[in-house]
Amino acid sequence: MNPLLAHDPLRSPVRIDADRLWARLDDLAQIGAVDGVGGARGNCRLALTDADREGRDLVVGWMRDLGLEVIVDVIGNVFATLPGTDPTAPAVMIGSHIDTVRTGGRFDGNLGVLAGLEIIEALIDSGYRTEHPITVAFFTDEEGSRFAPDMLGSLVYVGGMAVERALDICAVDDGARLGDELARIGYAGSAPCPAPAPPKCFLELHIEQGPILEDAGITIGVVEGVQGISWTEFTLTGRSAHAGTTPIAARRDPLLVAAQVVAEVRMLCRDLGGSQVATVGRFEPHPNLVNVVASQVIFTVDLRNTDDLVLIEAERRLLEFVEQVAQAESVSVQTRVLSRFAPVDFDHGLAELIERCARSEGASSLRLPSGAGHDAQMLARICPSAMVFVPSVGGLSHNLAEYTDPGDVAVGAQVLADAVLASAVLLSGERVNRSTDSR
Ligand code: HGY
Ligand code: MN
Ligand code: MN
Repeated sequence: MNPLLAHDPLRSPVRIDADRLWARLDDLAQIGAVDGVGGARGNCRLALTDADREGRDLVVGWMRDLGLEVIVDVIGNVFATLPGTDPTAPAVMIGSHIDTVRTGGRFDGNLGVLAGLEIIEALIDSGYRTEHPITVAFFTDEEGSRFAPDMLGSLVYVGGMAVERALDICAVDDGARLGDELARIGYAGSAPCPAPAPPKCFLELHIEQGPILEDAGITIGVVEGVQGISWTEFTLTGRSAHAGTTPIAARRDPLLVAAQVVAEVRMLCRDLGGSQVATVGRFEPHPNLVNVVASQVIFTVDLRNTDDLVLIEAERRLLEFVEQVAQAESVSVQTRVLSRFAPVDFDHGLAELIERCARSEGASSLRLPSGAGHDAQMLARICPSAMVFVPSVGGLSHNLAEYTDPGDVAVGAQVLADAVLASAVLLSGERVNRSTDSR
């Protein structure tokens, strides 16, 4: 037994500096800051925009200040590594994302990346070493709201999508090509995808983004997996016409069809029950004018379920309904699948490790599935992966008012640290006095 850990199997002697972590979260939150109602202050750093570049530059600066080796891969994923004592050992990787949705918060993704940086800095400060290298990473375009699908950078990293195909994806807002935007912001790296060698394991700290932990009064979520995700873009085409002169019977109004679909997806959730959720998030009528019957509507439907068979049934019912109501209005339908990921199970051993680390830190914990998608679900394709959740106040996320209590951030980051350092094998040897000039 490693004497360092003897007093408690997993409570690490390396302690994170919660104030330093909180200060970094605050510094990063100043980039792409957006003020909301009631004093809420969130973030808009859509993937590969100038705000995303600024956020990337700040975090890469912190990585370099710690003397870490930083590499950028061909899809813009960034990795910073603290060597271990065994140069042949695979790295323990900590990661998440720093891009946000348009009405994002300061914790979604950012917490997982900055907690990883904090763990590395605390390890350096402690003078202890680990056998395995420790890598902290942020992945490109996790949100997928500007360039679909979501988790794009980690999907390419694990070989789930060819690099060439990913680079040709066009943005939904301005049509920009992903590869051109990556070059424009200076993050078109050279490290190859898929990853040449998988990490030993992957651990991600993230806010829950829902109400489960808060409602249960629990601090740590031990995430057992991620539910299935299905994103479809619908383009309905009718015929624009004069609002005043066109008889109702003569209309081919795609907006009427789209409105019926919006109502129907809520009914679908009621009928299917369980974890079924559905969202029409993007809705773009054209020409969107008061006195013109719409010619076209483009909208998206986001369906999710922990059970893939039920998700497939939900997709079937949705498509059947859209065809039916479109035909009744003589409106044509085009569909485009933007994202489709089956539910993912995380590594049971890592989940148990997280549970034990929470216990060793005196924190309550609860096992639960993730309602949101995360980079960990992609890393799970190439190495044992798991996640730690901390509560979201009011269960709110993808909202400028997103918030997590500092105390929960601190406990979550320390539980992550304990799990990472146990996985990387903290060595009991003499404390290494690292010269400060390496930082
Ligand atoms: O959509 C999601 O679940 C994640 O925020 N990308
Ligand atoms: Mn996220
Ligand atoms: Mn998100």
